[in-house]
Amino acid sequence: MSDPTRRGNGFKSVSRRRFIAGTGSILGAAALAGQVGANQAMADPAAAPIDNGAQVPVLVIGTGYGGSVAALRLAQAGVDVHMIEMGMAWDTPGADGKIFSHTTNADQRSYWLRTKTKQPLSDFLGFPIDKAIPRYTGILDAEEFSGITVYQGRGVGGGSLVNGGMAVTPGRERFSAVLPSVNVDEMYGVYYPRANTGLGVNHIDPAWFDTVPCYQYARVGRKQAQRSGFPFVFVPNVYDFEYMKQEAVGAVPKSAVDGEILYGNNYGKKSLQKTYIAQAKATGKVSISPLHKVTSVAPASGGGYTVTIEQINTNGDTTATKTVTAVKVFFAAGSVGTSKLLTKLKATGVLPNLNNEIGKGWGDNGNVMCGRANHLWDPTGKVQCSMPSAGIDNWDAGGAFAEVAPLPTGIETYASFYLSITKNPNRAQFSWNAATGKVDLNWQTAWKQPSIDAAKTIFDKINAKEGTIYRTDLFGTYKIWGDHLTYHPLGGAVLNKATDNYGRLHGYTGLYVIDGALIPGNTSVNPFVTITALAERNIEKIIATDL
Ligand code: FAE
Repeated sequence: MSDPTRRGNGFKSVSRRRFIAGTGSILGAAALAGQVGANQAMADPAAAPIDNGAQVPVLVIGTGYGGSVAALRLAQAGVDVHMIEMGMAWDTPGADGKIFSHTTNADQRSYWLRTKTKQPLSDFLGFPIDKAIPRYTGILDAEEFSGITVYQGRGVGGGSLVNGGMAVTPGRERFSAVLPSVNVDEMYGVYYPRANTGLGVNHIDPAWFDTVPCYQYARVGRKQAQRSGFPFVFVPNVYDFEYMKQEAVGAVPKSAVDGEILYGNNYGKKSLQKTYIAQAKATGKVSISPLHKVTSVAPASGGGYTVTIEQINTNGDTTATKTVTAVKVFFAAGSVGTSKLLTKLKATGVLPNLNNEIGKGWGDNGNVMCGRANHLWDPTGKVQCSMPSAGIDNWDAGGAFAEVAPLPTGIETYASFYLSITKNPNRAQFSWNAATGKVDLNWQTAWKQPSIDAAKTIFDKINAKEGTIYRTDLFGTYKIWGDHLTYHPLGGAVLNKATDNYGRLHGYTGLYVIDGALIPGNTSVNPFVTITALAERNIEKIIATDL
């Protein structure tokens, strides 16, 4: 019987060799990125699901930024690593020949175990736009808590599969407010540069930006921001801008220029699969189990930890339960995944010595969305590049950094759309709910008010200057603010509180947190570069002292 964990999206049985032969463009993008050669991609010795009863030196829970950094650096230090990932491998095309579903034509590949899409922009012109889809282990999870929906990537590569690729290093002067116990000189001298290199961060050519039709929406955003006196900044990205240039002239298959975002980019984006994970696999010391979900980590009688793992099928049903022993375990399941696991394990007495900081300090990075209605003489363009490349920086004056985001609908909307990252002091806590057997998060929608206030310092002024108004048709009927969601969950196992200053969990030798759960709720900009840089810093110390 074939092994379901080796399947991609299950649409079509295409051998890996045939897939590679038929999609040179994908490998072309990887080669352009200069990260991994075709031979390494073809070998893929890492695609071996873990066996029941296996004993491993290091087990990493999750394959996002933190997990990928840990796996690569440990492997380079000579340690065998096994990564457990609840989502799919995303390495096999579907019936349409593409690995990922298109943004405007979401199919079963789009959402994690839902029968209806849950789009961040739920409405257009006042009409709901969500639609029925088959239940499937799709790529984007819209995880609902009582006061907030948290969007997360599911699959090998975690959030890097679905995100906008904006690779922002926070201003050095802001860093101490983000992570007060971390040495600023070390971060900016060593670990941010290392993270940027590892991620393949690159910069847009400003001259090209100035002329290309697909960034008209961003140029309108710049013109209006500058007319109101706001600093407008270009933002680096992990999307290959050279590939994007070729897309724009029709020389290569289109992804960003075709509006692909949220459900994966078929070409051009240097997700972790093409950077850290590709390098980790190339060491021959890292293996990965997709469609495997960790449910428990308990001290083992002979030392180390017993990890319970549920293997699932693409319907989300458990097909096997495996028990594995690991000497060391890295929690890298993302802020929500790591926090949920640790909160449950402490509350149910499996890891009772974890301290009382577990589950605390969770924030939404102050995310809030809004749209503005432009005049008819200010079109934002029918074709919009899905990778944001610029932002309005009003952090110091108003507590908001607004990315000028695309609205890639394929039609002219005359709308400017923004995702603001704001200074929101509210922090929530995860707690175990014995009655439901689930972990709750006590965030309240009303706690977004400081974020709305901060965003208004930018957009009220722009609207007044331009004589324009907010769009009220994107998040419901007559609703201006997208205040029900976040793309940037952070915290829940905060550095130097739930863990020591390098991510070692208090109470248990050999248990580590190495993902966004370490960051106390806000980074002042988009978070994945900071998550990566902090992971680089912590793993270096752990390799030097704990192995
Ligand atoms: P993450 O990347 O979420 O990886 C965690 C992994 O663990 C996932 O693959 C999970 O499926 C897996 N997992 C969870 N629980 C388990 C379990 N029990 N067993 C096994 N596996 C498990 O964590 N950030 C930016 O900096 N720039 C952007 O432009 C940007 N755009 C975004 C757009 C969207 C739509 C979204 C959703 C996010 C965006 N982000 C962006 C946020 C960014 O992707 C996120 O901060 C990082 O991915 C978090 O990295 P972690 O390593 O913490």
